[in-house]
Formats: sequence, structure tokens, C-alpha cells
Amino acid sequence: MIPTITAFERSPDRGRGLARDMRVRWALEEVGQPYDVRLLSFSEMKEAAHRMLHPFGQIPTYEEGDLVLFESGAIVFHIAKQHTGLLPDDANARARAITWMFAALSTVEPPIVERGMAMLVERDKAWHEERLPILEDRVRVRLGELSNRLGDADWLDDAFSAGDLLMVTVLRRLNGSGILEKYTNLSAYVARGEARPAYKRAFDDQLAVFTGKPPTG
Ligand code: GTB
Repeated sequence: MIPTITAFERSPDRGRGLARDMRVRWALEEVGQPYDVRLLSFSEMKEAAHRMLHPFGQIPTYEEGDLVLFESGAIVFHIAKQHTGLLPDDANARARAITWMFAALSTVEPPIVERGMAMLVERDKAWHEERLPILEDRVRVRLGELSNRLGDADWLDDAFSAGDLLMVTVLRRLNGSGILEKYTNLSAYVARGEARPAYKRAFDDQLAVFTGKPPTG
């Protein structure tokens, strides 16, 4: 059965692949699962019909027959469990990959999102100048720790996994901030993720929504 996901009809990131449908698209591409996309406007996301699928009126969602999922991490986990390629077979390695999925979403992503929100909606506040360095320090603490753990390895735990997929999408939100670039191993790690053919297909597909032109690849 071909799943359907939802995505922004017009993403505020202008096709930079920063919205959370990107990680779901990438996971589906990694495992070779075709999928359909239903595009939603901001007002459609808040309508009752969409809230039946997503209680918080957001994207992405995932529909597969009777199954409806929201939360990008849960969706990627579901895809990773259903197919081979995103979670190792060995039980301990699998548990570690899942740990990295949680680490990406609950330890590394929050300070990055907090900083992103401050840049997006708090710039005109009197306290913005004072608060931003605090938020950026929090991001740097996490990046420093992650950088130390990654060292010169290609991926977080041996082979590429759903943990890396989520971590790369989380770190990409810092692109252009000048922060990630200071951690050369993390920049290279993100670039390695972005170089994967499945990533490129997913990226081109979401970009095509923004440009209105079909993907070139
Ligand atoms: N925890 C949920 C998940 O992981 O699925 C969070 C889902 C979420 O935040 N969805 C956002 C949304 O639907 C889109 S991705 N927002 C609309 C709303 O809440 O009304 C977040 C996002 C949006 C825009 C950019 N950007 O422009 O760079 C980046 C990320």
C-alpha cells in the first residue's frame, strides 16, 4: 500500500528542505518505498479534517490504510521498522540506533529550534540581543558534545541509520548560521548525509513543490 504524507503547500523555508516532511521523505527514499504527498495550506492544516489526522494541526502526517501517524520521529521509526536499511538487525546495535533517534529529537533539536524561533519571531523584542547569545551557547554546548562523540567516524554508530537521518536533518537547521561550520566533523557529517542519493531525491521532490518545476534528477 502506498502511504500518503502531508507537507506544506508553500513552505516558509522556500524549498531549503528544513520542514519536517523532509526527514519522512528521506526515510521513504532510503528504503525505496514510493509515496504520495498531499499539500496543505496553513489554513487547511488547522481545519477539522486535518486535525483528525494531526491533533496539533501540523505537518507531516502519514497515512497507510487504516493507520494514521503524526510526529516525524514516530513516522521515521515506523518506516525504519517496516523495511530494511534504516535500523540494524543486531538487537544491541538497533537499540543504539533508536537511542540516537531520541537524542536527535529530544536532546539536540530543542536548543536548535529555540534559537531558530528567536531568530524568526523575536528579533524585534528589546531582550533579543541579550537572549540570543544564551541560546547560541546552548546550541554550542550540544554541538561540542556531539562533535566529540562523532570524532572522525562517518556515522554515529557504525553504519548509517535512522539515528543519523534524524540527526542530519536536525543539524541542517543551522545551515548558514555560522555555528555548525565551526565543528568541521559535524559539517562533514551533514554533507555526507546530504550526498546520499536518497537524500537528494527527497530534497529535489520537496524543492519541486516550491519551484513548481518537476525534479531534475
Ligand atoms: N514535533 C513535530 C514533528 O516532529 O513532526 C513538529 C511538527 C512541526 O513543527 N511542523 C511544522 C508545522 O506544521 C512544520 S516543520 N508548522 C505549522 C504550524 O504549527 O502551524 C517546522 C518548520 C517550519 C518552517 C521551517 N522553515 O521555514 O525553515 C522549518 C521548520
